[in-house]
Amino acid sequence: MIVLNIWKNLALVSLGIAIVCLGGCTKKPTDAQLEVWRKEASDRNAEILADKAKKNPQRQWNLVIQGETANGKSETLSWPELLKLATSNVNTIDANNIVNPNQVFKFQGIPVSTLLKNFGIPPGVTEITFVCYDAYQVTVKIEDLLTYPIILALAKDNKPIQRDQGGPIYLIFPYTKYPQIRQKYNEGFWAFYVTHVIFGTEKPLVRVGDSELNLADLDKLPQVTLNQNVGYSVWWPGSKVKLHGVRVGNVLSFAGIKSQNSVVVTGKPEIYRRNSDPIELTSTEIRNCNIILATRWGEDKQPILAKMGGPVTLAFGDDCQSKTKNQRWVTFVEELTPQP
Ligand SMILES: Nc1nc2c(c(=O)[nH]1)N[C@H]1C(S)=C(S)[C@@H](COP(=O)(O)O)O[C@H]1N2
Ligand SMILES: [Mo]
Repeated sequence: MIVLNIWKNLALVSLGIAIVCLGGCTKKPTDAQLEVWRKEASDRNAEILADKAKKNPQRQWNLVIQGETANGKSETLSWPELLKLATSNVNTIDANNIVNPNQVFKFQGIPVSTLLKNFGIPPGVTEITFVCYDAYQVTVKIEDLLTYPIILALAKDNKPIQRDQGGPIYLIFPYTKYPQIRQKYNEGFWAFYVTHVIFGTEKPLVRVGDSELNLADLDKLPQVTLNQNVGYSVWWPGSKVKLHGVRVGNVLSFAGIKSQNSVVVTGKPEIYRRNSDPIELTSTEIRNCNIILATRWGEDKQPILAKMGGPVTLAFGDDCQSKTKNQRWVTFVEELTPQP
């Protein structure tokens, strides 16, 4: 059985540390405490997903293709379109089947190589990032996607894949036929409920109210640099990194939005944290601390790649007081919505 858990690689550990250290201590939580928190977060996540599943029946599920494709446009494949593409079979063990690790299943799905062919890979693009409903993400090398039948599975033993088995779209790797790929892509790469396939990295583009701001627009605003531990832990080092961007407050005034509004920040994934509440910033915190839309990082101001949750990441400075601020970092930021 698969235990759903969005937290393990994200904010749970930092939340745990924050709770234990409220009194100013430096003690780290014990493994037992972490395990309890992990379990709680995992149960909560399973509940949220079950609830969402009721509201979102499988045939409504789409797959969005974005980023550096041949035409650079965002395309949405509907469930019937996906079914038509799902012509490949891969017989393999399921890396997440801990009950019966040697059991071979017939997965039917869409070879990722078919998507690469259909949407086109411009020169220089080397990676594909898969984003999931729960903000989980994995990045796979195009070279490997062209070499091995790595598929977005829609069926397992001729049945739709249940939500608690990673469905409706489950990224699977042909472990049985090509055991060597296990070294490169462990069970953590078997992504559940995939919603987006991103070619390379998108161009920054943020909707703010009725406006759309691109990188050139954002670059006109006063530039801020934070030195921070990134609040989510895909790819980034565990140490502090420089994040460069612009304050949310300045982005809002640039778009003509009044400063007394609070703002909801949305990114690609449907749910980011243990509850499915949107990430909302109050006007006070927007004014009083450094909450930025980061578009570059490091000494040499590199773009934030898709494998790092870019091109636009919502980041919080040390001056932001909220003890839960690490839970509020947003990957793949797409929109700031002022609240009435
Ligand atoms: N969408 C999604 N897919 C995911 C994960 C996740 O949290 N969300 N966890 C990954 C990891 S790290 C592992 S080991 C396996 C099993 O995760 P689980 O132990 O949380 O079930 O699924 C992988 N796929
Ligand atoms: Mo994992």
